[in-house]
Amino acid sequence: MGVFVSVRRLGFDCLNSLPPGVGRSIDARGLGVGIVHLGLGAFHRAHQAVYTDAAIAAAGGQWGICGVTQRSDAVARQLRPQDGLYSVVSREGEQASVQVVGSMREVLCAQQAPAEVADRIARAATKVVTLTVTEKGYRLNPVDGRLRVDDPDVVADAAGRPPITVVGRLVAGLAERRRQDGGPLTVVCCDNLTRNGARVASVVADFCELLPPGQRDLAAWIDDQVRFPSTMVDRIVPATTPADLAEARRLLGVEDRGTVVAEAFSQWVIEDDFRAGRPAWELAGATMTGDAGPWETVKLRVLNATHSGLAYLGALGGYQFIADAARDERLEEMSRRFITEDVAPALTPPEGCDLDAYTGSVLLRFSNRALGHRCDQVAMDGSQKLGARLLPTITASLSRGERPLWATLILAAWMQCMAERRDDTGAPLRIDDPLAETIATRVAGAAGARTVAERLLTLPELFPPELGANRAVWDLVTAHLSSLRAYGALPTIEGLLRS
Ligand code: CS2
Repeated sequence: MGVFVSVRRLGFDCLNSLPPGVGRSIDARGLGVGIVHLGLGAFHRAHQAVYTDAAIAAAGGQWGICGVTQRSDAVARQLRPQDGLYSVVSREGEQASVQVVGSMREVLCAQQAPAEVADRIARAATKVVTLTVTEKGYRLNPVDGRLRVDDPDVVADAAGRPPITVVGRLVAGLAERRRQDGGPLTVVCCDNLTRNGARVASVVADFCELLPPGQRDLAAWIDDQVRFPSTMVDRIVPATTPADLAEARRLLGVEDRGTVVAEAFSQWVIEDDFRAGRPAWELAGATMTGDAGPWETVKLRVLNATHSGLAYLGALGGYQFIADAARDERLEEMSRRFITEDVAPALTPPEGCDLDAYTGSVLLRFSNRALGHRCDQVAMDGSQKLGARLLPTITASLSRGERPLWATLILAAWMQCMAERRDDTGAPLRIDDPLAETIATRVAGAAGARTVAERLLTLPELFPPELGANRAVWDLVTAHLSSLRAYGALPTIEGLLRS
């Protein structure tokens, strides 16, 4: 006969009985909402929500967050019965610490309540909108970085249905804000895009041009009332697993269905250009700056690009986890060579950033086994990520008259993963990507490495025509692909390291 043990759920009523080691900074009862966040995934909960929690603890203010999920209401079901509370478990080696975050004051599901989302963005009490919707959420044309104005969902949203795209939801909220006279606002993009603030501003402007003629003057209001500072966000946050939930329960003594796990490291660089005030994030460890661009560039090209390299080459080589790939000395050496030979010559690190030290710390962070970060998680959506992470390095190297050996190896490994969908032992690889079908159709029936390279380098959704047509790139990618197919990822790296 089974015995049912009912475990209490995290919530305001059990805050005083949490074990002494559990960190907790604010009493969020009665905290007003000042921020609307679009894209309530694990990353936001382990990053901006934590900074906001600490900023409120340090300096007060009605900066509670209304978190908005795009489609699924799973996070709403996790957090609403817990008074919006959840825990962040930080892991470093054998050490795990846990804190309860109180800044999430309301959770909405945009698909179910589009008018409420617009209303929250419109309310005068809302001063900041933040976004983490991943690269693909912006429906960008990867070649020119503008909104894909022929995307059927974008077109339908602009024509006035309850929006389902992120830009549609954001602009519906801004239109409502103008109608309600909610006043100025700041929109803060927290996704891994180059110049992410300017990027979102241009996506919003492109969307406004698609609106029915009578509504297009919204663009002028936005120009006048809304700021779009750029940011660099950094914290490794894997997807939460059932084992993580069990650990949270052990650490907290109550059940938390919304827990997120992260590394201890966290960084946030924000351009200090806010129209209507902001939390005192600098008191929570964020760096406020006049220009986040150089930080973002270094992070994308060093950290994120190397992460992708470990994900594709590691997955092909049979590694399930990033930490194990990062500890393979061939992959580690490849990562260092990629950064020093291909990436670094084109970088001007921001003041105070020592590239060697940065590289060392990034590789150390990747080797954190306690995180359980899977290669296929980092490998997903490569068609949306590589444009910002890898292609600028390739272009810059070519224009210096060099051969971007390692950067093209990473590109070829992505192609091999997407074309074969199997690792080097023949085991299936499951890598989600919005272009997965397009890629499969394109490479169907392609026999040799050169044909695969040719068909994928001319993929207009990813490669600028001049890069796709570059002879040196074709030759390098073809040579890498042939080797990956003939010998596998790790022997290919060994061969290149020796040559
Ligand atoms: C990763 C990032 O999944 C990925 O593509 O490279 O999510 C990475 O973990 C974060 O940007 C770290 O800040």
